[in-house]
Amino acid sequence: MFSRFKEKLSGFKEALSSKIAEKVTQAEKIAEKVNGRPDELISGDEKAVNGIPAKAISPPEEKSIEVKRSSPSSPSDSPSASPESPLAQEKADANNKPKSRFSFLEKAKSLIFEQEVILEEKDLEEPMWALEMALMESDVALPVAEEIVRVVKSDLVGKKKKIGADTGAIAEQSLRNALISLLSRNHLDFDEYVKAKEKPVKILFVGVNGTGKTTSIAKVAKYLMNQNYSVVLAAGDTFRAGAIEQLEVHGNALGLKVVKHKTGGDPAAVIFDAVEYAKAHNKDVVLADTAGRLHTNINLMDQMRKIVRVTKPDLLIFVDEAIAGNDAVERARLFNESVPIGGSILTKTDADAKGGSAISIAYITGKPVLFLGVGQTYPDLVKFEPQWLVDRLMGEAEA
Ligand SMILES: Nc1nc2c(ncn2[C@@H]2O[C@H](COP(=O)(O)OP(=O)(O)OP(=O)(O)O)[C@@H](O)[C@H]2O)c(=O)[nH]1
Ligand SMILES: [Mg+2]
Repeated sequence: MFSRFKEKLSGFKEALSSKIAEKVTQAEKIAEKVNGRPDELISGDEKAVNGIPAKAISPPEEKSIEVKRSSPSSPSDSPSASPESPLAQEKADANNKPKSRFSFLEKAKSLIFEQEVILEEKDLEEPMWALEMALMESDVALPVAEEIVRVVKSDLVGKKKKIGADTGAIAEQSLRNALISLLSRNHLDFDEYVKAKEKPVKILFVGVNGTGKTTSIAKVAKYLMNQNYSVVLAAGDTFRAGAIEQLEVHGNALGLKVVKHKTGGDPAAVIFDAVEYAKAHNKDVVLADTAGRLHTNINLMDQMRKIVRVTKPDLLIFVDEAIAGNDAVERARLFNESVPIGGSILTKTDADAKGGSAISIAYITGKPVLFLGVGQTYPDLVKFEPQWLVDRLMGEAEA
């Protein structure tokens, strides 16, 4: 899952890491100049984890501040500074140095004090370009890629960042935060929604052909049944031969009533009947299938608007496949313009290497992603949580 996304991201991490390394080298030179001591004379012990000399970057007015020798993420085997240690001696020496030196000293300190780095806008040009390219190549829609770059940049510019043992971690953490905040916008808790809504809750599924509408209906039915809701299925795809039978197979497997008419019948009438059935039998949720339709087919889009107008669903769910990348996002945008959707389900995420559509779709439509399809069986449905997705995009959890 998302293997290409992880691969593409390495360019950004490398670009930022090498910029940090460059800054550290610069800072070392400044610190070296100030102290007037060549690097070779500094013992290995005095060097901090990333090769930053721990010496002489603490001004007199900050006597209480100690140069950190280790962090949880860095090798912590170097001994901490005791009052008699060379490091403590260095600090004392530095504190006794004349004031004129402190302008240089302050500069060095601002860059690497306590193994922190401050990145300036110009340092980020290359890494941000690498990030934007990585996102675009992962099929993240342009406005979404630009927004992510903007957020990551504002997180990095002018702020102290702990270097730690892994310089790539700064890049990763910043991107992780940006993605979580982007994906958390417009979040809707499907469970809370169904719970709060007057019954029967009418949910209509729309989208282009073959994206997984019917399969997702069966998965959502199972998901709701696991929460003790009673469910009715409406065979609203009266267009494609075999579509009614396909839904019936799922209905039989799950033990659910399927309300159907003949192929060629009026979808709105089928859905209307299913809602009447649900009311008469105290069922909680009606899940209505519809025929796949291309957003470019004016007649079929008109028909969808009519179905929505007549059946007045509580929730209109757009279904598309994650593997379609930018196409899925563009289709979601056009469906949403035609009939405002309540949210999306992205299917076939299990087969998606890029992750771009999962990142982009909620931002572009302004409507939440409700579920991700992660396989072909009923339990292969994951309720959308930003953290879950980001863990998989960033490689910290497997599917
Ligand atoms: N790997 C994978 N396959 C899926 C997923 N969801 C659906 N599929 C498969 O996608 C194919 C099409 O699924 P359908 O549910 O028939 O799609 P549809 O949108 O109803 O298709 P039409 O009714 O023809 O428009 C089937 O083979 C499903 O098993 C998923 O999350 N992962
Ligand atoms: Mg179908």
